[in-house]
Amino acid sequence: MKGLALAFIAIAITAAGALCLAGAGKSAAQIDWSKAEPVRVELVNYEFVPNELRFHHDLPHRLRLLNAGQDGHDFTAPEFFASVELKEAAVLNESRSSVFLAPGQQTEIYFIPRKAGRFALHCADHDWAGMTATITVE
Ligand SMILES: [Cu+2]
Repeated sequence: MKGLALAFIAIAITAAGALCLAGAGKSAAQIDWSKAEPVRVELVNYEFVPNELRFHHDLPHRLRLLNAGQDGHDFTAPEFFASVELKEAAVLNESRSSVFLAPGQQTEIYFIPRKAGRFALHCADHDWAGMTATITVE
């Protein structure tokens, strides 16, 4: 019985590993970004809409950010950005932790999440007002 359970666990781990490897091992230049999953987030006064983002491990995404508020807002998620592979790092600030949008401005970030887990997202100017959100990579 114990042997059977161990065998099952081994198969499950192998299957999960194969899924994770499907998008791995390709450099940014080899990735087909045209197949990126589109995700749209609006920044308003003072929240992210939606405020729970979900991305998929090792799959390309196109994150479109739009500042629909009257103030400048930023999308700050240092741990998240440190864990992804970016198509173009230049869309972020110098410390690769954040992107700032003036009112009415929009931008697109192409990336592949390389680490599963939960990450904090906030607007550095308005987190005191509750402008926070979570990112889940599954
Ligand atoms: Cu803000």
